[in-house]
Amino acid sequence: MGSIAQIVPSGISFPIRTQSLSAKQEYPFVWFAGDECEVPQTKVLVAGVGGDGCNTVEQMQNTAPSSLDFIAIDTDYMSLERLTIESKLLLGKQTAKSIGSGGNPDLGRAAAEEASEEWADRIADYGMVVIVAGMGGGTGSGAAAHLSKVAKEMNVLTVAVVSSPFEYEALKRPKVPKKG
Ligand SMILES: Nc1nc2c(ncn2[C@@H]2O[C@H](COP(=O)(O)OP(=O)(O)OP(=O)(O)O)[C@@H](O)[C@H]2O)c(=O)[nH]1
Ligand SMILES: [Mg+2]
Repeated sequence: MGSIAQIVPSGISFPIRTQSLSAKQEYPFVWFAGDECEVPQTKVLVAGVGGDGCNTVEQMQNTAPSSLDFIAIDTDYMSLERLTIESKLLLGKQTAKSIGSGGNPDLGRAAAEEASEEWADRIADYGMVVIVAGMGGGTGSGAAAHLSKVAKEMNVLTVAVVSSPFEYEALKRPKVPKKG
């Protein structure tokens, strides 16, 4: 029998025609035209980590769809203060003393470890986290990996988008990402 189904929630819907089985038997996870259903909404959090990541989410919040939430995360209190973004997380109040990591990824990681519980609380309601960071400094390189690990352990779908240091940034910075 022929039947028309809609794939939801891919955002792209197109008809599926079935031949022998009833459409519902053949496609149990597909909503069918006429079915009453609510499209599940996955809450997505975009987390900017370190100076570059924070700059990115600060810009994104003005242009991105309203369905996305943003958080700025840094070891540097002053850097966080200048942002207009509402949701912020200061990493490593003890380990980094709120003044940044000084380009040290080990300190960036330790600061993220110190804030593990706070971070876990912030992402508890989310189905997906996108971590955005620039590699080459201490916070983005050191903290992003740990924050991703925590999210993954909580079964939150986690994607990291990171950038390599610019070529003109001397010889030291390109080596830092490998450490992170
Ligand atoms: N495109 C772009 N890249 C940036 C920007 N800020 C920093 N970067 C890049 O990101 C790398 C890391 O810099 P930051 O993000 O400032 O460093 P951090 O993670 O805050 O690390 P610490 O300040 O050492 O704790 C730099 O080496 C640059 O390559 C920015 O505003 N735009
Ligand atoms: Mg910084």
